[in-house]
Amino acid sequence: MPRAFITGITGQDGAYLAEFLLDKGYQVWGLARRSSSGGLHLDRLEWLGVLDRINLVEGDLGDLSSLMRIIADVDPDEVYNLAAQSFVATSWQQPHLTANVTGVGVLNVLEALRLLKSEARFYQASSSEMFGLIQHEKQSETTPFYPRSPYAVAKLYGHWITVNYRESFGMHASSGILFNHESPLRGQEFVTRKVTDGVARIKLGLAKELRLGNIEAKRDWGHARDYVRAMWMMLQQETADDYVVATGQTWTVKHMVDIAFKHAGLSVEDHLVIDQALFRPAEVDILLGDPAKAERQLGWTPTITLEEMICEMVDADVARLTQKHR
Ligand code: NDP
Ligand code: GDR
Repeated sequence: MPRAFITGITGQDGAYLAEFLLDKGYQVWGLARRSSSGGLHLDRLEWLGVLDRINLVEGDLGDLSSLMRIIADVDPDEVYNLAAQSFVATSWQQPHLTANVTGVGVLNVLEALRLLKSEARFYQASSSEMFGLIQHEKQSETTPFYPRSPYAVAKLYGHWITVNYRESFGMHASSGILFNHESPLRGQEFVTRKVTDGVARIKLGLAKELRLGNIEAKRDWGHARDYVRAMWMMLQQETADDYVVATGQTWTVKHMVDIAFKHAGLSVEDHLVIDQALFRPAEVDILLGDPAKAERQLGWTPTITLEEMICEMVDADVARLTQKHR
């Protein structure tokens, strides 16, 4: 049985990737960090019904020694580095933490691997946010980067240190430049889930309004289930490389909001409030990915449309809230 180690297993992508790898016959280990309330963040793994089938190991991306202990104990064939402070807006409030975890944390995992298990295959969760102020209309692996937030600057470090370890030490280290991907397991601070949760609350009479910032921003949104498959495909290649993973379509936040309200049978005008406090110090106005290389070399294509995904998310939030308030 191949052995996989996932950092960020308690997050959206980590949970879907764990499910995907278990279905492929992997033994799966995941990094989990202690919190003072005692509980680990296990709700996503429970929601997917995979908690009993994985092994959780305690550690932190900022703690090299814990990563070295885990790599030595687990002896993984594949390592997926998904852990990060991943919310762009928070990165202006906690820039040092974001640099240490989202940036230098990548170096910690790579160092633990280089010193103990350099033949293991490594995946780095890079981001379309690195394109920021876009330099090409459609962003591909050759588009120059222009990060617009402390988060994106940290991700850029993670991307280049991955490339550097591949070139310096011959490690099988790949960087997936993934565009936004969502699901019913998306954190509630991100705009799609904030919208689907907000719409569900209005529908159930639990809220009257939904407050958003810049609804003119455009994103290339896919589904997390499709995107974790691309991560695995990268590590099955003979040679490590970098890949853009995207749908090749871009939509405004406003369009996504319209889908969610329409699905719930509600009027946007009656409930949406634009709040200047939710605008960002520097915005990424538009992202549009070119997934041609992933399609050609990996044979990857997305299967779930934005509309299907947003409707699935609204339905899941209505069901969750109905159960909670029963
Ligand atoms: P989430 O925010 O849902 O999950 C982040 C994970 O990182 C959680 O498991 C969290 O643990 C963990 N984590 C945070 N800080 C630490 C730390 N110091 N030590 C150990 N673990 C830590 O992110 P997603 O699943 O959405 O994204 C996965 C990765 O992909 C991230 O690196 C993100 O930046 C990147 N990415 C995401 C995209 C998207 O659209 N979703 C697009 C492009 C890149 P805990 O549960 O304890 O908080
Ligand atoms: P993003 O995702 O910053 O692209 O990063 P997010 O969903 O937070 O924002 C998308 C766009 O929506 C606009 N927006 C709002 N965003 C939030 N969160 N809340 C609001 O109320 C709101 N109103 C408008 C934002 O300004 C932005 O333009 C995500 C994360 O998953 C990163 O980790 C990942 O790297 C990138 O996607 C690719």
